[in-house]
Amino acid sequence: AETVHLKDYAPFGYLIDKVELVFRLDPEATRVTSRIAFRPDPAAKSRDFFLHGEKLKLIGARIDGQKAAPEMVKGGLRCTVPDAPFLWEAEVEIAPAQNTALDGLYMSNGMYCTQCEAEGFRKITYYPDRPDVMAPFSVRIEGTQPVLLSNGNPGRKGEGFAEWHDPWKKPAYLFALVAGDLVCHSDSFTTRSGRRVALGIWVRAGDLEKCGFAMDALKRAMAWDERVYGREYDLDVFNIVAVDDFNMGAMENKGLNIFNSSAVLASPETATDANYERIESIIAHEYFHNWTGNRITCRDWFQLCLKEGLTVFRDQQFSADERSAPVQRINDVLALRGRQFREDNGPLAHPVRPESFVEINNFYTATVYEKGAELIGMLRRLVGEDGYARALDLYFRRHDGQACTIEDWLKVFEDACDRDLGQFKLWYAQAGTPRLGVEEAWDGSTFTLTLTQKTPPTPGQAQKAPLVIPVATGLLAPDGSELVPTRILEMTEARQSFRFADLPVRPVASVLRGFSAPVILERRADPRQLRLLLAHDTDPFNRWEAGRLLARNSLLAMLRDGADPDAGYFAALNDLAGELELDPAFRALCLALPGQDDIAQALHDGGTVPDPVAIYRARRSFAEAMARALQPRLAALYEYSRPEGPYSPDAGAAGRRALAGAALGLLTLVDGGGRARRQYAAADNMTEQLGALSALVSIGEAEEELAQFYAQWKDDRLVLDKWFGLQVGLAGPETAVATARTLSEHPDFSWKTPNRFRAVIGGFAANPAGFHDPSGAGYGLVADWLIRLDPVNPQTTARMSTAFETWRRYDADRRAQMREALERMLATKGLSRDTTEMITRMLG
Ligand code: B3K
Ligand code: ZN
Repeated sequence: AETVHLKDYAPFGYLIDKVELVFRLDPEATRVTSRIAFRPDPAAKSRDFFLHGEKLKLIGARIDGQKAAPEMVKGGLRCTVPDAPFLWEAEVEIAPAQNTALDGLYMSNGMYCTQCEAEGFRKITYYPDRPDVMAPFSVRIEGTQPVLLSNGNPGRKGEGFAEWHDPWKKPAYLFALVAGDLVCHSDSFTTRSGRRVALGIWVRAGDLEKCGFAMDALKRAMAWDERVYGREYDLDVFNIVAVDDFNMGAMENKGLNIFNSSAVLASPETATDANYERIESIIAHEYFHNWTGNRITCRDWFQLCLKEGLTVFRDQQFSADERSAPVQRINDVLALRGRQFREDNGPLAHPVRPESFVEINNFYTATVYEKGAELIGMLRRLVGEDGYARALDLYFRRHDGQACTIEDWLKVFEDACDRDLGQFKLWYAQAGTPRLGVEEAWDGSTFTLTLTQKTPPTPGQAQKAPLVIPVATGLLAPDGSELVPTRILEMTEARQSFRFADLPVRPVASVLRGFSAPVILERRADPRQLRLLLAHDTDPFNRWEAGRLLARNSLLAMLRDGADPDAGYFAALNDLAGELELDPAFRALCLALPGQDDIAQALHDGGTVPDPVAIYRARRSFAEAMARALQPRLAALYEYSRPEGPYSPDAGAAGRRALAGAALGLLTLVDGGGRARRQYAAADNMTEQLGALSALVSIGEAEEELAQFYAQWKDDRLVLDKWFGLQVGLAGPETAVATARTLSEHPDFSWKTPNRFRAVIGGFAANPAGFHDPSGAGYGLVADWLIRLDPVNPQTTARMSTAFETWRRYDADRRAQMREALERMLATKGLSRDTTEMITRMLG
């Protein structure tokens, strides 16, 4: 397979004035005719008329009405064309019912739908399928389905057809079409300039009652984008369609977002608080793309972070405003560390703006998305809120309607804030997580912090240069009062000292407040200082972080030296958990333990080979000790935190349930499961039903409840995913492999549906104690399933193959077994380009 390089970018030689498409739908033989008005681009050098096309049957092509004789080449066609404006017409045939890869036009439960990002449009018709080619589209759909949708505003409609016109020029990856027997949850939104927008969420008949929350989230997102970014919606309609078979969360097609049904549908009985939160954030994310992605798009796929990093940053800001900002920040950092740090410190590490790829779908990664968002956060911290607002206004003014690069993005900051971002740009080019070292000195009145930075080598990048790192820092007095409020230490060199003069006492430093940069802080932590920060830090992130460090250090000491759990930490946590004026959601986060994979990474970073089974056991005995040490407190929290009255998914009620749920999870480890069993029986909402069930599964006492749950929910595919996921995800080392095997033979394991596959196989691969079973059976099971799924759905296979990305961390036996599993997959005849690229890089 060929590698594409950023440095080889060249513009297409032609501009498109308009695109007209006609679809005559048929599961096995859909006909697509295209009429495309091309004209040579005076600004471009190339006159190579190459159109992408894959898996298309060309029926015929004409240029200006004359039969054309294109040359069929790999990945598309070439044709001789006039050196003047001309009309290209083509007719192709495709078979959506055969499209199991869910890329291009495909079918899900009898409904037609599309996914074109990144390169799916070329499976629909011949086209310059690249984001820098933008055009207005008109679409006519002919089909017997009652609902026929495409991008833009509705046009004529009649028996068996519908027409749509999108006035905004767009790249082909934003094209969408839906046809099916759908019902609509409708509403409307009036923009601040008075445009009335018809909103619709289209679902299968049985799901109509589960659209209200998504609709509410959409309207809040629309209002927020007007208020905070001055961005108004720009069409007469905004439609969202839910589909069951989808490779990811959702897609921002212009005016017609297509969503995984798991990211739209919710009711109190079927969705957890976490589900509601995810729906709100994905709805907002896709909506925000209308400006950051659609109106201003990417010049090429190397610039993916231009739209994704920025849009993630915006959806995080939205959630922080709608809910609790500190809780949002902690959750964002947990996700970043769990997925992006893992990626950045392994064989798949790549820059936020990669320089080459084989399959672009493999680069929709935590690095591009979540680290990409962190870079925006750092920029904002460096130029300040006002500078950020000025830069964004300039970005929208200067680049509306264009396909842009990271250079364009940084230039608006340079121009709006009068600042050189040459060094900052390194963040986009340099992979790997910087390690930030901290040394302290005290001379009786001046406190000196000396910071060092070092980024370890990553594949293809042995040498790293120093980055600009904003290190938000404050100082506390030994009594816990704040001596020096937060200031940004701007680090630009490998080693740098910052002085705080005229202090009355030696302070305790609170470094990297709010997690002001995506780095690993390497600081020898004195437990007394950490306990002080846990009790008093004015920065909620660092308050939580202090507790997390105490827990992690105690776990590491248990694993390395057989130490006992840290009783001092439990005492401090007990106090914090009882601070009634503290947000319950925040306290719930403080009661959570570091994950098994975090501990493995921390051991590995410190030069110890992690043993996943030992980690599972240490973590369990730590949790039991914690439950015993905090028992009265936890019992009270469990008793009094739960919100009264009917279920509401708002942040306040969800936070109270989270705190009660955290208490229940711990108490169940030491109370025999009585509380959980009672909660399970009484629960009237999924958060509490699933929380109780999880607690019981964790102690291996859930047989009856699991059977009851299955009987209750076997016809609800989204809830059944939870039933599968929970069992494979929570099983202990003795039973995990067998559980996964049994469930993968269950009649409801419809493995071609990505959600179900992710629940079972993905859920198991994310259970370290099962996946890393010393026998190697866990690796074998996952590899077997990936080999089976690959020819059906390469994107989902390639993504899930990252279960193996940490293989070099482990002992010789496990390493050999994982390498063997990877090599076995790689040796599979006909393995997709997607999975081949991922495994090759992992073995690298
Ligand atoms: N832009 C899409 C992701 C497309 C993934 C293609 N493999 C969803 C999002 O980020 O909003
Ligand atoms: Zn996105």
